[in-house]
Amino acid sequence: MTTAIVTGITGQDGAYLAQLLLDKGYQVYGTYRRSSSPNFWRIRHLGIHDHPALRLVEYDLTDPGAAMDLLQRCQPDEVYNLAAQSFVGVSFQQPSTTAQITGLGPLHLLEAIRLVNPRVRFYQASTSEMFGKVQAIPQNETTPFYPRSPYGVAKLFAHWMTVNYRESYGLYAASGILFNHESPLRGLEFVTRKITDAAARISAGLMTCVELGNLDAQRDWGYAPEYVEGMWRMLQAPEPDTYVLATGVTTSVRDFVRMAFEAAGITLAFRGQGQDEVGIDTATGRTVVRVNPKYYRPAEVDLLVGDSRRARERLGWQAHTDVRRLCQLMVQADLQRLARSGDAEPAAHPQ
Ligand code: NDP
Ligand code: GDR
Repeated sequence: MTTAIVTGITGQDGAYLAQLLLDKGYQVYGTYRRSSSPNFWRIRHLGIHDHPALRLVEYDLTDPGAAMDLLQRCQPDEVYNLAAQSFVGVSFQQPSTTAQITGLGPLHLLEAIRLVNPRVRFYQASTSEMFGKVQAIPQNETTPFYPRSPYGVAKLFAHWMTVNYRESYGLYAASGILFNHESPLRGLEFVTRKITDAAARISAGLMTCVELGNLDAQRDWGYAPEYVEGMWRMLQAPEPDTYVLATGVTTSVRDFVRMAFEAAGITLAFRGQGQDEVGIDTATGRTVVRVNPKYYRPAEVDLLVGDSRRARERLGWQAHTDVRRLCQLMVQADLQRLARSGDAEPAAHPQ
């Protein structure tokens, strides 16, 4: 039986990846960090929380000794490092914490692998945010990096450490540069889920208006379960490498809003510009979308669109769910959740 550690099992990708590995017959050690209120709603939602081959292990990425202990206790064949302070907006308010968790955390794991068992295969969750102020369109594995947030800078450090440990010590260390991927399990503070949740609530009469930041930002949005399959494929390749996973299509936040409201039965018209732009329900004339500059970031990533040809050619991976379908399935899930009583998902962060 292959054994894998998945750090960050309480997050979107950790939950989907654990499900995928369990389905493949792995023994999975899923790590979570101590908190006053347990955060297992995603693995419960997927029905894997009590799977006999899943063990939940307490682990904080910032503790170097804990990384050694984790490796020694679990004796893994593969380590998927998905844990991170992953919210770009918060990284501007908590740059040092973000650097400790998202930048240094992966280094502790690489060191632990080097010292405990250099045969362990390691996956680092790198990100299109490393491209930041983009130097080429579309972005692939050879595009120069130019991060635009403390999060992007921290991830870039971890990415280069992963490459460096591969080259210096011969570790099997792969880096997946993943573009945005979303799902009904996406945290409510991220823009897609904030929008689909709001569209569902507004159509159900539970909310009147949603406030957003920069509507012009363009992202390459894919479907998370397909992306965790790509992570697994990266660790099955004969040699470790760096791979971009993306759909190759970019969409503005404004168009995502339009599609989400359409999926909830509301046709929107946008009026005005910049901070004064609003989205109006054409059937009622009510304003249901407003811009609030408090959601603007000090530096923005304007346009991301990925070229995942290397992953397609070498791993046989490609994205299948387009952004419209993604949007529809997220809105449907939010509508269904609202219709059910006793939903266990915690409330959104204020961002
Ligand atoms: P989430 O924010 O949903 O999950 C992050 C996970 O990291 C959570 O389980 C969280 O635990 C855990 N975590 C945070 N801080 C620590 C810490 N100090 N010690 C241990 N665990 C910690 O992220 P996603 O699932 O969306 O993303 C997975 C990874 O992929 C992240 O590294 C992210 O940066 C990266 N990524 C994501 C993309 C996306 O579009 N989703 C795209 C590219 C990269 P808790 O639940 O307690 O907060
Ligand atoms: P991102 O995702 O920063 O791309 O990082 P997010 O959904 O937070 O923002 C996407 C874009 O939407 C704009 N935006 C808003 N964003 C949020 N969160 N809330 C708003 O109200 C809002 N209004 C407009 C943002 O300015 C931005 O341009 C995600 C995370 O999962 C990272 O961990 C991951 O590395 C990258 O995707 C790839």
